[in-house]
Amino acid sequence: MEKIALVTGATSGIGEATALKLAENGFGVIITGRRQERLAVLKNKLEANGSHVLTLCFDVRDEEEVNTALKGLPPEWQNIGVLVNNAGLAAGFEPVQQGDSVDWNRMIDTNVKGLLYVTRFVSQGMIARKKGHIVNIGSIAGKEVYPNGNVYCATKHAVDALTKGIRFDLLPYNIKVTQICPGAVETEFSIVRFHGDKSRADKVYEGYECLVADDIAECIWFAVSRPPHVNVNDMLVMPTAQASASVFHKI
Ligand code: NDP
Ligand code: 8X3
Repeated sequence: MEKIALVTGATSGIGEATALKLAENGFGVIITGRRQERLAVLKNKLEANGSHVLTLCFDVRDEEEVNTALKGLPPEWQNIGVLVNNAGLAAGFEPVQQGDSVDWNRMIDTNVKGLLYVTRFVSQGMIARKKGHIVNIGSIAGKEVYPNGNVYCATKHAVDALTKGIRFDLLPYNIKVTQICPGAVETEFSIVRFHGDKSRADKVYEGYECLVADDIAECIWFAVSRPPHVNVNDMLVMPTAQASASVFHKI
């Protein structure tokens, strides 16, 4: 089998574009997410292009589910060379005094604990082989805080810290650890953040040219395709019309 990549949250947006990009560049891809039907559609699309694909349906928040799914990998899919920790979300946009703890838990459990569960499992194989690359999807929200961003920003600051911490942990084992931090990318992100309110979500991307998921997949591919002695530690990529988390030039 060719090199293998596992992408969490491949049913939509940046994860889906990344799975396509890696497959296009010769990787066998393990695509994961909670929506089985979307995984099946993407698998068909990738296989039609001649790629090898395995789907794994699990919720990254559930430690048992993560371990069971990854332990059950067929032998030919076990040597994961690239892990893209992409699954994540924002939920809600309220000041903390009006915050909903259901939203807080979803964000903390997905963006922080989910990343940890998947990384712990996959890194063990990488350590044994003394080879691997972990790419965490952070955010401009992990570099700055913006009004009403409170908990989401805290989770992405945690991803920033974990990326650095995991790099220390895995340094002796020849494992690269990269963080890619996007600004505004039009995906299902804002629909999820606003609990399905599509018209509110659309407004986030009005009046300027935002990024599309493939722009970030290109950055991930750049990092993944560097020679063995080069690690891209951190990449912050925003639309030209965005200067900070909350300052845009809109027309
Ligand atoms: P999407 O909503 O389009 O995609 C999110 C993906 O995460 C889906 O595939 C979803 O799959 C998966 N996911 C969410 N929760 C879980 C869970 N509990 N278990 C497993 N998978 C889960 O958003 P994006 O593509 O924009 O987001 C991808 C990453 O990029 C996130 O980490 C986000 O924080 C980050 N990001 C996004 C930016 C943007 O502007 N869009 C900017 C900066 C960072 P499913 O629902 O099938 O489980
Ligand atoms: C997603 C981008 O600015 O909405 O991480 O936090 S932002």
